[in-house]
Amino acid sequence: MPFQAIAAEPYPWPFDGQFTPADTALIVIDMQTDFCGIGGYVDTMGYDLSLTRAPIEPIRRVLGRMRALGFTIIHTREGHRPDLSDLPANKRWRSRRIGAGIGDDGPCGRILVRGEPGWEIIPELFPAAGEIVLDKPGKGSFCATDLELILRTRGISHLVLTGITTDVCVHTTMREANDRGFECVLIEDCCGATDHGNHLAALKMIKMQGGVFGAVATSDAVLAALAQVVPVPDPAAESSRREHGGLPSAQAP
Ligand code: C5J
Repeated sequence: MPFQAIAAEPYPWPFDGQFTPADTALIVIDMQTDFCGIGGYVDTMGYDLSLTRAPIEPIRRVLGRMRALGFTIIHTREGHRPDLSDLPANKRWRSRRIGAGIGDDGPCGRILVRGEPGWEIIPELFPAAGEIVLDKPGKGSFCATDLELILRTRGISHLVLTGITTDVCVHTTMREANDRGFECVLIEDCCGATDHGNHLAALKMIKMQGGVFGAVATSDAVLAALAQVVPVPDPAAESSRREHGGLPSAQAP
C-alpha cells in the first residue's frame, strides 16, 4: 500500500517518491514526563513546559493514523541505569550545575533514571502493545542501542521523526539516521524545544544544502498524504490492456 510523497521542504518527501508501511517507521522521541511534565527534568531546569507540550496533540493524531495503517512505531526513552553506570560524569556534572542533577531525587523520582515516574512516557502517547520501546542513555537514538539492527531487520529505509526536543534528541537522531542512509522527514509541529528559537534554527538547519539531513513537513501534510493511496497496478488488467491495444478490457472491441 504505497502513499504519495508528503508536501515538505525543501523537497516533497521521500526523495524516491513513495513510502509504505513496510519501509517506513514513525519514531516518537522522548515524550517522557522528564521532558514535558510537571516536576520533571525540564521543569526542574526552569524551562517553559508549554513549548515541549505543544507537540503532544499533533503527535497523537499522526501516531493514531500511522498506527492504524500498520506502520512500524518506535518510542524512545532517554534514561540511565539506576546504578548510573551508563551516565558519563560530564553529563551529570553539567545537569547539577543547572539544578537538575541527573540521578538525583526530584519531584518525579530520580531524574532521568529508568523505572522512575519521571522517566515514563506520558499517558497521552503511551505505547500500544507490540510497539517498539527503545531505551537510550544518550541524545541520539542510535548510540548504544539496537535501533539500526531493528530497522535493517524489518527492511525500514524511511523514518518519520517526532518528539522532543527538536534541537537535541530529535536532531541528533536525525543526523545519525541520515549518515546511515535512512531517508528522514521531521514533522515540525510534532516537535518542540526548550527554546523556541532553537526549534526554528533546528528546522532551518535541516533544510539547507538541498535538505542536508532530509526534509521538514507539517502534521497536516503527513495526514493528507496518508489519506491518498497510490493505486497498485493490477498485473491482469495490465496484460489485458496490452492485448487490446491499450484500452482497458471493459472497453475493448
Ligand atoms: C535533552 C532530549 N534535551 N530528549 N534530551 O536533554 O532532547
